[in-house]
Amino acid sequence: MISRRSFLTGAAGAAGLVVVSGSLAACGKKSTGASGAGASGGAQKTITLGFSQVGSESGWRAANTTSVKDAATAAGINLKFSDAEQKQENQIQAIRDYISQKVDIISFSPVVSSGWDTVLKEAKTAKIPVVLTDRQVDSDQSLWVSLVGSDFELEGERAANMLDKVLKATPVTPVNIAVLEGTTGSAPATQRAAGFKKIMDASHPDWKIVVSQTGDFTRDGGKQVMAAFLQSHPEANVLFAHNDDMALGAIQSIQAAGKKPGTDIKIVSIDGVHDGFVAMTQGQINGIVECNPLLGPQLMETVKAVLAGQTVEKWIKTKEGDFIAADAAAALPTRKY
Ligand code: GYE
Repeated sequence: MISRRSFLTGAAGAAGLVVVSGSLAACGKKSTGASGAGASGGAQKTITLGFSQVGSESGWRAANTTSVKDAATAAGINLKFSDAEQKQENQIQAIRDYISQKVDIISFSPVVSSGWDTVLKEAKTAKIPVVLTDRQVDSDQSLWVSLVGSDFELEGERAANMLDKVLKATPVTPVNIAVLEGTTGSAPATQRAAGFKKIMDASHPDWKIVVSQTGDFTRDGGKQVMAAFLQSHPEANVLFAHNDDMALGAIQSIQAAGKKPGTDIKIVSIDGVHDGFVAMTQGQINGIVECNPLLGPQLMETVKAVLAGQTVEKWIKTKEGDFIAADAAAALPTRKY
């Protein structure tokens, strides 16, 4: 898994994305892709990109899928797209299919961080470069060329800082936090939890996580797990949800239990999808840390650069903001997803 500390922040890149310089020699690695797409001399061959998406679990994912598809069309890239329905075995199968179809390049958003070595080695043997997007893997870094995605540990830290801001404006004592975690073993769930805990341990010894469980990043998961939390931990007065969809599901259970979301239970979540913003304007979510899903344009640029044999950065990060409920109404019309 990439450590955030392994990277140095670089200059702002195109399409509102921040390019982060890799500290590893592998950053400058040239693609060994056999297609020759983009090579000089002769007509340019259309690039075929095999993309394995995690699933369709959230509003974030829907926006990410649209961004990838639209950006491929705009870039003239032939996109082969598959949805893994949040199952690693489906992603491995999709990647193997892309290898046997001899696509020029493969990209995927790995549902969980571990267990990719074998299939990534198969891609390497077939000389098909792999660009990760959104989520990270804990495999050997020589098995993939670049990652286009967010810094999840930082998002967890930002969520804790956001909660601090919310509690300064509307204090509760004691601070009893329930956590709805993302998919177990996924990079965003692991790292958002770690970032949040880091700030909590360093600056908020009075905060207590009273219960923490996965809601698998889905609205229904958030609803069901929150209903159980309300029974088992009625003392919870704060909810940290690893994404907006789980927060939105939880809001339904909080209301069904006769409590007021955003008031009786303060809520901080991550993503910044449209419905999350609407809930903020209604005071049901108190603060959101943005995680930008619009990765398509930067992914296509990276794909082209790799196949043209250019040097690409090891981690290309997205630019993101933080939003508190008081700012939500003004920001809502400008939201793109
Ligand atoms: O936060 C969540 C989605 O990997 C960053 O996956 C992504 C996460 C996002 O299901 O809504």
